[in-house]
Amino acid sequence: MHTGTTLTQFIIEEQRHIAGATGDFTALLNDVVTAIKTISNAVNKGALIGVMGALETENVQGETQKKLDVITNEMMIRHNEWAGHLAGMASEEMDEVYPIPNKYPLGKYLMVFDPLDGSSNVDINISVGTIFSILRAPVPNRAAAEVDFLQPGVKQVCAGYALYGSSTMLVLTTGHGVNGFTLDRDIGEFVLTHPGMKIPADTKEFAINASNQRFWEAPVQRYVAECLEGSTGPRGRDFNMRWVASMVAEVHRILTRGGIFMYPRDTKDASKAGKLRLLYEANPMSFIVEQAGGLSSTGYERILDMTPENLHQRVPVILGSRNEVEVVLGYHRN
Ligand code: AHM
Ligand code: MG
Repeated sequence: MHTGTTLTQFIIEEQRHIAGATGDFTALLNDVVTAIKTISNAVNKGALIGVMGALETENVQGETQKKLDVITNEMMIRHNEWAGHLAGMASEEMDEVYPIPNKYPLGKYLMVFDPLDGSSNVDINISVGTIFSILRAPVPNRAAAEVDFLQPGVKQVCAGYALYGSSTMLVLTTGHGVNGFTLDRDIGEFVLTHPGMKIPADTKEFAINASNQRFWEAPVQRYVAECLEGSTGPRGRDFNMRWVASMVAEVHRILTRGGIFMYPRDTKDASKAGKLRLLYEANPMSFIVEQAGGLSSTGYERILDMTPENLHQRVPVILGSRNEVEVVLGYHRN
């Protein structure tokens, strides 16, 4: 029999320490968890239930949508719109804010999410994930507008990701450290398996899409060149490199054994400041990384301090082991 702490138990116990908590947030998180279990099941069944492959459609960012991008977006909406905890939602897969249908009550929170991050990996059976961030609605119980979502990352109430890997995990923070839960399919519950996750301050592992090298700015060029020089170069040690092309898997590796992840600003497309999106990728991951003792920056400023300009704004991202991120930031300051 299982004797570990379940996620439900964990969040109810956390709620007991918050004066004036109404249970609203706990209930919202429960719905998010149900959505994630549903997505985990669909991703896991894959071709058996005909969900692989691409659609003809593009999302607002001009990316071709996978069938599962659309299906998982729908799952996040259906599980979270009905209970009266949210005043609106926004997602990578929807151009505009998703209004809560009139037949449901409005609530005091907002949620932003990337329903299936790394979806280019889905057809080749490599890990993908869901990223979410919960904010307080500036005016509770009123239908949210885009401007309501444009809050700096420091204002997040909760951030989390699910990783659909060799096991399904849920990692989350409410601003009191980071905890990881593993889905036990036999009992249908997430069980606390990784309490108090901490990113080691030092690392010898970096992650960057090196095919973009010719577009990088000088500080990133210098940093990677020095890593590649290894033990005979200025860093005096050999480095290892990984690139999964699923940010969730990348961040999870860093939370587990350290590392640095970079999707930096580049000159490939002057209209884009980076590839990753601030509200539903960079902010939640930055909150988690900082809560685990790491750092997260654009190279020039702390990501969590940025005031978003629009829902789908892109930002450069450099995050991970504290001392290693400091090295890269030092090169940006020079
Ligand atoms: P997505 O949300 O459309 O999946 O894009 C985000 C993903 C990240 O998970 C990953 O870090 C990056 O894009 C990979 O980019 P690339 O294809 O340049 O390797
Ligand atoms: Mg994404």
